[in-house]
Amino acid sequence: MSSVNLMAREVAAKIVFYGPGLSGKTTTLRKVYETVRPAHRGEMMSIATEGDRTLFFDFLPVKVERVGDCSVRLALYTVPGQVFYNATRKLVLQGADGVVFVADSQAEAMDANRESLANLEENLLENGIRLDRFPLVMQWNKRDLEGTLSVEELRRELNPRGVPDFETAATNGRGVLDTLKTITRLVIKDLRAKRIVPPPRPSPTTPGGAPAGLEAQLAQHLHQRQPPSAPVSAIANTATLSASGLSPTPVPRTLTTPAPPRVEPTPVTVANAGTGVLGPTSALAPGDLFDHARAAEAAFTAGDYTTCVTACTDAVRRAMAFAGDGTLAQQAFLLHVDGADLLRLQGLSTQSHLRVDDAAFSLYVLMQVFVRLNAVGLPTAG
Ligand SMILES: Nc1nc2c(ncn2[C@@H]2O[C@H](COP(=O)(O)OP(=O)(O)OP(=O)(O)O)[C@@H](O)[C@H]2O)c(=O)[nH]1
Ligand SMILES: [Mg+2]
Repeated sequence: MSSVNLMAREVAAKIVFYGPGLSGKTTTLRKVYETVRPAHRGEMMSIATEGDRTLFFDFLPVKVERVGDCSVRLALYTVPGQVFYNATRKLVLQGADGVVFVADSQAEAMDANRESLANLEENLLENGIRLDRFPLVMQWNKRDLEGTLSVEELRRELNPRGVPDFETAATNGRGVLDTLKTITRLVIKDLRAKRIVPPPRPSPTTPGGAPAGLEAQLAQHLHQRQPPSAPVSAIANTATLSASGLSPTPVPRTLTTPAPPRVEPTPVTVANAGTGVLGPTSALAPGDLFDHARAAEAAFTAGDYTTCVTACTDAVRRAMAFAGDGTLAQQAFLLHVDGADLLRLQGLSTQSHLRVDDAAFSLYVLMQVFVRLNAVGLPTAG
């Protein structure tokens, strides 16, 4: 869900990577995490099974300094592609401003691609959104493999509308940033058309503040770690990112739980995060709520889902108070936080037997609230 801080001319937008299981959504987000400079991204959070299948979502906040005369904060999410996680997909899709559809280019994945695209259309429609009018970019992934379908075949089957599409290999990063640049541009254009984002102020250096400035801004803030892919879309942009050296590869934090994910109780471990390292939720927390967020993450990691949900519920309540003394509904309205999510969280906090996906949901809501607080410029930790 987009929000705009008019004073700071700052836009917050949510972009969701959608697609069938194993198409490469998580790998794509990891590659974005690795290639964006640390100063311009937060921590990546993955809630996954031990087999690395997304259980709930991956989340990565990215900041693009300026698009025209606006700053842009992106909240990037992936959904779990496995068919039986549709409730989670619907949840993560709520409030999305744009979607990158990550298709698997292998012939044997075509049925799953088609099914997932139909599922996206259906889930958007439930929120009153028509896919054919929604910012969308197609990512033809796994182009590094032998014997993949041709781009023409993929387009015929999956992209009759002719939205921008890119050949990618998420494992080596080819095409990933071009895809991100293009969806960001489409989202900003869409938000401008809906008059959610103010029209650009005329400026002497960028006449009309044209959105083309986005490429320059992204070029300024992203590393180029791989050759830019050749965009395959007719309207894909042609800007190339400036090369700027390699940085040590960072390791995203992953909260993992042994498969199968819904068997209880399941001890959860934090992979790749040493003690004392900030977790993704606490990294976003306002100073006053840092300890709450840490407690929620620690409880999740320890498999104590009840404590996790309690800590999240408490932290969410306190975080909402940043929006003033009104009712929870008024605070939610002001912060653009989804009221249905808050109600569901409240419902969970009264239950005694909670599961890993309940705890993951509560962390998700807490993160959403922190993202909104960051977007409106309220004080954050460190
Ligand atoms: N060769 C190749 N393998 C890839 C590429 N992208 C992802 N993979 C591999 O495909 C497998 C699944 O990738 P994920 O990123 O976990 O897939 P996902 O779409 O997040 O899957 P779910 O979480 O189940 O929805 C992993 O083994 C990746 O290494 C690619 O571009 N090329
Ligand atoms: Mg995944």
